[in-house]
Amino acid sequence: MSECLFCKIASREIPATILYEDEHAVAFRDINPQAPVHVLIIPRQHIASLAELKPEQTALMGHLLWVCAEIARQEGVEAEGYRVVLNTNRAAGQSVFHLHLHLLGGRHMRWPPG
Ligand code: DGP
Repeated sequence: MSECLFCKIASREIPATILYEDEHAVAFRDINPQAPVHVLIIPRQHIASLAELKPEQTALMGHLLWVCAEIARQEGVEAEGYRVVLNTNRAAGQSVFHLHLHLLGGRHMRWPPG
């Protein structure tokens, strides 16, 4: 059995507010939201980080981006705008080593990010 937190959320061993799921992806609210809308989009398949991505997984990444756009529509932040963030490894702030996209919206985003 996987010891990965996000694998356990995907398999519903650990509860989360799941907004969307399909064969390849799961989207759920971040436990520590940094914006009014803060949703994590993950592959069901365990990939530790973007740095581990294999060529055969590129279609899966495209699918995850499509899920982000769908959730942004559902959450009503499409028109105002939103940000998708993919922290990779420690210096970027990755703390959970199961690849995840952050969908952030509902407030003005600054640039450059911190
Ligand atoms: P990152 O720092 O990019 O690895 O983002 C990890 C995110 O995961 C962080 O924003 C907080 C969120 N998170 C950590 N543990 C849990 C959890 O148990 N449930 C949920 N829903 N989110 C979590």
